[in-house]
Formats: sequence, structure tokens, C-alpha cells
Amino acid sequence: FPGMDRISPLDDMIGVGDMVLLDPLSEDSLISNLKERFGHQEIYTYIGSVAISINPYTLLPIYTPEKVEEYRNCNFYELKPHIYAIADEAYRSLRDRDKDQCILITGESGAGKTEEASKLVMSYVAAVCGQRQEVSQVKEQLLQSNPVLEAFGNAKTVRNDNSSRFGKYMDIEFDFKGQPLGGVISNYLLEKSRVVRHVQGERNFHIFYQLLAGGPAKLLNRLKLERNCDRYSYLSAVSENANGIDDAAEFETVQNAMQIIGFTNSEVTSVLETVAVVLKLGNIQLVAESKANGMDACSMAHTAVLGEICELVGLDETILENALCCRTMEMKREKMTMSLNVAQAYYARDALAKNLYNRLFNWLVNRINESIKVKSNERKKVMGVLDIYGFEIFEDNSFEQFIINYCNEKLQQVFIELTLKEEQEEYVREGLEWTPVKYFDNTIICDLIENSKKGILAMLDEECLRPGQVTDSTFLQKLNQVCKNHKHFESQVIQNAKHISDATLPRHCFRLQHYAGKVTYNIDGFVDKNNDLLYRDLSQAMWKANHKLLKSLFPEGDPKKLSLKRPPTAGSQFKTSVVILMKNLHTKNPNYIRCIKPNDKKAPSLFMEPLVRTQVRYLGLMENIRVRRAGYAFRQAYEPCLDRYKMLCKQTWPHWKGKARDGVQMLLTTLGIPKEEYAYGWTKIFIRNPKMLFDLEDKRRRRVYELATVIQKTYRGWK
Ligand code: AOV
Ligand code: MG
Repeated sequence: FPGMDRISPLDDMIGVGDMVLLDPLSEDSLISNLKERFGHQEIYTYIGSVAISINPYTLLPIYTPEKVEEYRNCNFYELKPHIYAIADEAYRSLRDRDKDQCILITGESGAGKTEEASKLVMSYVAAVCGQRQEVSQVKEQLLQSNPVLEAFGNAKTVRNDNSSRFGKYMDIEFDFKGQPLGGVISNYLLEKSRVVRHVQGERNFHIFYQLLAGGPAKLLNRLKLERNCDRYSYLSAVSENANGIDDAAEFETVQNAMQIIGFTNSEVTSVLETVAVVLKLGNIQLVAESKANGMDACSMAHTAVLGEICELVGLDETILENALCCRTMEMKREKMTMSLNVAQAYYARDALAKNLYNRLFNWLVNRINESIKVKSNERKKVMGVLDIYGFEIFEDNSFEQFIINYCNEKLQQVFIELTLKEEQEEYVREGLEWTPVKYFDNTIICDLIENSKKGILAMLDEECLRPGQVTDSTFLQKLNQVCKNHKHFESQVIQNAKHISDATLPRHCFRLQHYAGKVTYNIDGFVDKNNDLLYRDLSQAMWKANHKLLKSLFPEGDPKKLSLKRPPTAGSQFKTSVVILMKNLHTKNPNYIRCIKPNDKKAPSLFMEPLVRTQVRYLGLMENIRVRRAGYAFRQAYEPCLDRYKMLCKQTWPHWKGKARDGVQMLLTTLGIPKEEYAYGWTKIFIRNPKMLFDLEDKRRRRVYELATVIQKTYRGWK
């Protein structure tokens, strides 16, 4: 009888494993509970069915195949809190109760979302579902999409050595037996500005370093690349790489993964060629030239790199040079070529590099989707796993942080809506009494950003589309006018307003009071990044390349497909995809993992209380506990409840002939459990406190033991 020696699953726990039971309940007691558990390497703690996970920054021995076995098919509360318990619960609800699930993992940058989502949840699900040959290929492909997307979409930042610079949502699709069939990945706004620029101490996307460190000599020779990162102006100095990342080994992993997913050799080569082109673009240097007419112009300082690029992609050098140094204007059916000055040409070069890389990334996602998509038409059950960039507050925050934080704001909103809505609706549906608990609703901030008329995104779009002189400053002026009275908005112009607490806000910035803290956004580049336009000369040049992949990335460069329609702005595209994502999440049963970062040193066993306190506050953990407590922590349909515990009462054992609800009533009354501990819903019994459930489990275990002893004695007697 496994588990026989344990009285209750809570007994061998450090501190309190489910903080619904925390007594007394205060922010301090909550934090010291987390601290105590963290000190004993208990990184997971529940609030009801929500798991809190604190990044251990070290590999703990709790992710072994034995652990998977232990958690597999075990009841949620029978074992210590673990990500596997959440994954198991979600998987079983999907398989046995036919409910689509989503796993929502939130927390700030470096808190452990990717590790939990992409690695632990996915590998757990892969381990417990079918083992057949064709299934294992699907599983392998799904798992291998991670290293590929991480190589191209992750980078070292000051917060996290492997920071996701794109958002990812993956639907894993199963058949009715719970065997994986395939999946679909959606990606959200890659931080492409990183391709051309990153702050000191950070890196460009991993793949660049991986290729240089791990690419075989023959390949590098052919691509005319040097191993030394210093040679490439888009890459950081060598010293920044020395942080335990083994780029060469990662390169191997990525190559392997691409093969397993089903990339052909020539596809892999084309991808690496494109990566090389991006690197080389960064080395193109331009010099000023004066034209006879006194206009500024520029030309290539050295043509060697240009030659290398053009050779790689099969393009005439003059075409690329012209596209980088000039701009064609079309006026009243007349074409005019204008020379760019050096700054403009560098700008064009960087725009091309960013665009090219971004399109390559999208192509990769599509290509992976092609491999993992479900080929049959059967009805599917779906588990969605969301792993998005976490909330970011840097010293200098730009459009990218604004977008990232908007997304986190929306996720917080879903958390609020779904946890509270679900609770409340269920109580009402089951006919129980319920008084709502107060909590901070961040709808006001979401609205400030996304409102279709006066939201910041809408105003940015309006400004981008307005004819005339549009600059970041005109956009800020507009913001100031429209948002000046908003409680969550601050800027210099309105610094005298009452709600401004400090006067340190620079002129070219605005500040938002997000649910997770105040963030000051530097307005520089907002208009440009939102516009996200690539000069037509550049896309036309790329389209002319004799390189299948590269050409396909710039379909608008085809002169036959000349379209005057403006592509949607970056902000509005992002908003649209967030709206779709939110709709999708609302159709699924949510499972929450809320990640906390224990320190900002990336160090193991260091618990910085103030840092944790901030996160505990903005994640709303206290409110979460209060809601759970005011309501009922557990609920179970009458039939399974009676089945499990009927052995505890003479009247219900071995069979209860009446209605299950009456049987449960008989059971609880006979056991003498106080009435305020539970309530009868129409279809379910609601239990206020998990303690009662644990007591029932204890009693049940003892009873099973007694029954087993009786059987053993009888058996011995027979012998
Ligand atoms: P994030 O996804 O939340 O940040 P990660 O999942 O990348 O954060 O975690 C950051 C680092 O913490 C990882 O690279 C691991 O070294 C370590 N880590 C996280 N969880 C665990 C764990 N359970 N066990 C051991 N180490 C862990 V961001 O993508 O930056 O928002 O954008
Ligand atoms: Mg991540």
C-alpha cells in the first residue's frame, strides 16, 4: 500500500504547501512561508489549484523519470506541490473529461516561464501519453521545436541569459485517447531591433553566436564567415559570451532538432545563409559623397562584404548597392531616384537586416507548423501552452517593452477574469451563497493602451497615418492632450497634476502605472517601430535574388504584385493577435503557474525579500488566497465523492441504493463533520477547507489498511 506510512500529504511538508491553509494570513506570513519552503528547495507552493513556482537557479533532482511516474495519475493533493501535478491534472481533464486546457505561465523576465512551460510541462505530457512508434515521432517533433525557436528567438539580456524575445503559444492536439497528433505554434512580435542593436552586457539572438562557434570549418568557409564574433559589428564583444552558454554544443542541438522536425538539408543551408547575410549586412560601411548638385549622397566604403552577400544570394552587386544608397520616389506616375545621406543609408541597412531576420523567424515558425500540423480531420482535444516574454522594467524602455508589458497586462486580466469569474459563476450555478471579494481590476490600464479610439496604440496609429510632419514628439504631445487626466498616465507636461509622485520624468518620456509597477517609456522610435516600413527598393532588391528562401521572404518585391495598400502597423498587428489569443484562452480551462524570481543575481538559494514582496503584490497572491478562502477550496461531483469515501460509513458501504447526493449527506453527517465546513450544490459537494479533504483521505487510508489486514488474516487462515 504505497503512501500507507504517511498520515496526510501535508505532514511531510515544509511550511504550508497550500497557502489557502495559511494561518494567520498576512503578506508577511505568506512571504515567510515561501521563504521557508524555498530554503528547503521546495520551490512549488499552491494556492488551491494555482501553482506558485520560485526559480531555483539550479537543477533540482525533482524532474526525474521516477518523479514523472510518481505524479502520473496521482490525485492533485496526494503529493507535494509540483509542476507535474498541474500538468497531470490538465492532461487528465483533457483526456478523461474532454475539456480543452490551457497552461498559463506568467511572471517577470527570468522568473522561469520558459523552463516551466516549454521544458517541464511539455516533457511531462510527452512522458505520460502514448508510446507507440508514430506517436513518438510527433512528440519528438513537438519537443524539438523548442531548441530551434529558442536559438532564433532567445537572447541574453541583463535579466535572463536565455530570455524569450518573442511570444509563443502552442496548441498541442490530441486524439480522443489522449495521444498527441500534432500542434500549431503562434508567435508574437519578435524583438527584431535586437538584430542591429543591444545594450552592453546583452547579446544578439543566440543563433549568430552558435553558427560562428559551432559551424563546421567547411561551412564557415563557404559562407565566408569568421569564428571571431569581434569581426561582426552586430555582435557583442567576446567577454559577454563567457557565461556558461556553450554555443558550439547548442549549434549541434539545433541542427539535430531541425533534422528531426523534418527540415531538408537544403532548407537548413538556406536558413544559415540568410543568417550569414544578416551578419554581413552589419559590416557594410558607408561613406559620404558630395554630389555635383550639392545634395548629400553616399556609397559603400568597401565592396568586399557587399560582394560576399551578393554571391551568397545570387544578386547583382549594383542592385543591392543602389537599394541601400538610394530611394525611389513615385510622384504622379513619375519615378524619381533620390540619394540617401550616410545616416539614411545606415538606417536602410539596419531596417533590411531587422526585416530579413524577422521574416526568417516567421518562416521558421511556419515551416515547423507544416511539419507538426495534424494531417487527419478527426476531432481534436487541445492543450495550449503559453510562454510569452515576461513583464519588463529596464532603465531605458522603448516600444518593445511597451508591447511586452501590454501583453502581460492582458494576461493578468485573463487571470482576474477567469479565476474570479469561474468561481463566481460556479457558485451561482450551483445555488450557493457568495459575497464577492475585492481585488484590483486592471481593465483600466488595458483600456488606456488598447481602447480603439483613445488608447495609446490607436493614437500612435493615427499619428503614423497622419499626413504631414510626424515625429515621436508630435505623438507625445497628442498623448499628453488625450491622457492627461488618466490616473495611470504621467508625463512632463502634466507633472503638476496631483497624482504625480516624483518629478524625475524626462521630457521625451511618458510613464505608465502598470499592474506590476511603474514603467517609464522613452518615446524615441515609437513612430518608426510602429510604422515598420521597409523601403520598396529594398524589398524589390531582395526579391530579385536568386535564392529561393530569401526571395520568398519578400513577396511584395515582385513588381507584378505592386500594392499601394499600407501594411498594418506593428502595434495594430500585435493588438489583433492578442485579441485572438485572449478569445482562444477563454474557450479553454485555465491552469495557472505563477513564476517568481527570488533574486536579480541569477543566483541559487538567494531569497531577496523585497523583490519577492513586489511580485507577491502585483501577482495579487493575497487576493487570490482570499478569494479561495471566501469560497470553497474544493468541489467534487456527488458520485465520485461517494465512491471514494463510502467505506467510511456503515450505511453507505458497500452499496448505497439511493441518490448519490443523499449518500454523501449521510456520510458527512455520520462522520460528524461540522456543517459550516461544506455546502451542497445542485450537482457537487463544496468543501471549504482542504483540511477536511485530507482528514477524509486519512480515514480512508486507515480503513483500506484495516480491510487489507482483515483480508490478509483470512487468507493466512485459509493457508
Ligand atoms: P522566463 O522565461 O520567465 O524569462 P526562464 O524560464 O528562461 O525565464 O528562466 C531563466 C533561467 O532560470 C533559466 O535559464 C534557468 O537557468 C533558470 N530556471 C528557471 N526555472 C528553473 C527550474 N525549474 N529549475 C532550474 N533552473 C531554472 V523571459 O523569457 O526573460 O520573460 O523573457
Ligand atoms: Mg522565457
